[in-house]
Amino acid sequence: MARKSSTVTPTKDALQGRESTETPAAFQAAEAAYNQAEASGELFQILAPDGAVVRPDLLPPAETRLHLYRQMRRARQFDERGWVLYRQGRLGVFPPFGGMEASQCGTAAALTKNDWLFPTYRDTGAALTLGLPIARTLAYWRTSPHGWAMPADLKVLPFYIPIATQYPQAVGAALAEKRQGTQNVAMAFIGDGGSSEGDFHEALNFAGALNAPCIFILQNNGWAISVPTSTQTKATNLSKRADGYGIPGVRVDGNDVLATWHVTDQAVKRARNNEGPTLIETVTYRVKAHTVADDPSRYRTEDEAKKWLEKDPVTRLEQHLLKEGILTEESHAALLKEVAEEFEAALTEADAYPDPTPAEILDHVFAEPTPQLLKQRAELLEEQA
Ligand SMILES: Cc1ncc(C[n+]2csc(CCOP(=O)(O)OP(=O)(O)O)c2C)c(N)n1
Ligand SMILES: [Mg+2]
Repeated sequence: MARKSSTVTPTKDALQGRESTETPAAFQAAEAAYNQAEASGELFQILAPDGAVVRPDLLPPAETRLHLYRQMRRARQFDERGWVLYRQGRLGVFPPFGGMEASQCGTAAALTKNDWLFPTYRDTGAALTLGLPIARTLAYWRTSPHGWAMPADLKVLPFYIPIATQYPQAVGAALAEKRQGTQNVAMAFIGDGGSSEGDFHEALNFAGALNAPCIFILQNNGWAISVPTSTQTKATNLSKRADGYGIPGVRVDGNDVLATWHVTDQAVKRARNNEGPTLIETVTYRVKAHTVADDPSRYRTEDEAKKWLEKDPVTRLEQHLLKEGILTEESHAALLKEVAEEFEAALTEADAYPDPTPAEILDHVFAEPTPQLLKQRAELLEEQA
């Protein structure tokens, strides 16, 4: 997102009464940069924010559009119900991702279950799209061991909290697949903040040099907690960082799921064909707080965040599907009902998981526990008894 730090003049932050170079100018710059990139064609787009088709030649089949819509609705259901459950004390602290569904679901939908997914804490939408069960995901955010072990038929890593560490690891997984002669790929997510870390750059270089079948998704959502992208870097187009590593970089409207799916599908096909890695910058926005425990009104005004609702990825595709007759009012209502029922059934399942025992904190760390872990486990059990 093109936010020039030079245009952000220090302002007195009315909300906090402190000097700030971040708000609200950074907010307006984010909005202006998106609009400018959109107008200039710099952002790859298939659907405009009002649902109009910009690239009719690239519309995927109706079945694919419907699938992407369902995945975004499932993700949004989790996000919205997650807030309520948190307030009820039925879910721990989790990072909401409302407004970023196209960036997560459109990209992950280009994978199969044979591929690897390395999500950050914010990428529940991606993990659910690839098939991580909702009940296990709820368990994860309840800090229950039932959410720590991934199902055997999935190569989805647990949500990474340490920023950027997943990037080099994804390259390793991609290279392992390559050495084994499969056509499987690895996809790793990172935020704009994470892309300021050394691991990001090392991974891109490593992947380019060894032609790893790796897809790097850089979700530029404008903020790293309270730090806007313009404060983290002078770069205004993060996809161009790929040039430095000799790999393709694409900048896509991260709120247009048809666009994110299209570019990722192309990147995945290239990777399977031994044509190497791709960096995809999805330009999007974190409409909600950093986590449910964060108060964004301390660093930005919520009125301005509301402007991003006009670019909402879910209603964008919804308008298109209704207009095209791919969805009718009735079939749409039925889809929403199914999505809600799926979530409630998963919640019932998660509620039925037994409470964790203290010793379980050491489970799932290694396939074969180390002698030290076994000793600690025995001590914990003894203490408990
Ligand atoms: C190595 C490391 N340093 C710092 C943190 C603290 N931290 C948690 S989230 C975050 C911001 C990350 O921003 P971004 O990469 O843009 O992701 P977003 O939260 O916007 O999805 C930071 C600095 C951390 N988790 N790990
Ligand atoms: Mg961010």
